[in-house]
Amino acid sequence: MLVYVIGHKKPDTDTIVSAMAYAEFKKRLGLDAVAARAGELNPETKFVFEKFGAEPPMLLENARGKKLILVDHNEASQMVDGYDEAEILEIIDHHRLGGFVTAKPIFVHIEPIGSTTTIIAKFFFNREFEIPADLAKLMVSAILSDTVIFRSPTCTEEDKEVAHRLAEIAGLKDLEKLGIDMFKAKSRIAEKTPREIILTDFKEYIFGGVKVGIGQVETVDLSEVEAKRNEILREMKTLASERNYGLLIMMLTDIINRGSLLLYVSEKPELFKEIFGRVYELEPRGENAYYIKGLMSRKKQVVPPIQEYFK
Ligand SMILES: [Mn+2]
Repeated sequence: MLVYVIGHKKPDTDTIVSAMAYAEFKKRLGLDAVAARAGELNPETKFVFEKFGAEPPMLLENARGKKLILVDHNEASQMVDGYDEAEILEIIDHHRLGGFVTAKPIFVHIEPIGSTTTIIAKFFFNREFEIPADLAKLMVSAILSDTVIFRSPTCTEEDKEVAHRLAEIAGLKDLEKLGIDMFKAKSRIAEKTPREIILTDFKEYIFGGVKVGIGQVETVDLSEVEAKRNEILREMKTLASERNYGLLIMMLTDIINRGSLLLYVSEKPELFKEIFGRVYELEPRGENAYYIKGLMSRKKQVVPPIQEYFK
């Protein structure tokens, strides 16, 4: 029976490409696998697929009754609709374990590494399976995306090595330029409504019964998005009451200068300061905003202090 390899909702480049790469890998092992996606491509992923003339995976809106392999996520809140009536066979990921419970034992492979695509590339290398150049181009892009052009604290030496090995297969030379072009395509701040800016790269968590939402915009020029901060903050307040977020954070990340302006809305006004003030040096930047130097990663630098606080 056909197995769907699928990443998280609100897909990013790593989630889309790792699904394609892992489906390809499983096919080589004789499994009837197909890559799928749980949502529309974001502008960065669109840019990558257009640039390299590649076809994105099929859209799977509901996974009811299907067999699934999950890549690049393991939290129920990020899974494709119908996951609870699907059979999940495997999880390949690089995120924290998010408390997902299964009925049967499954195959799980998680590494603390910069991108899921890096893990899957290693599977190919270990088996000495050839990676087609067209796929390698996408895989390089996915690693550049998730590691913020090798600048994210989540980026490891292995991510760099694997990306360069893939770049050689793909015939790609200037990875820095490819990365910057991708991030420019991704942010496209001017064309977006505040709600789109918040929700394009957005994740939801529950910590100690508190619903937390964290959005992120990675930009090569912070001034463009900073000019819209008041509109964004207003929209965050609306969104927080609509969806009952106890804490809603928007990370405006400057990938060139390595730092983030964090906007927040919370039930308790002092909550943000209580959580992050003990871990980071907070530079106040007006209403409900702090700049944190060196802060780039939602997963590694924003989620852990929140989790620690609510423990
Ligand atoms: Mn990823």
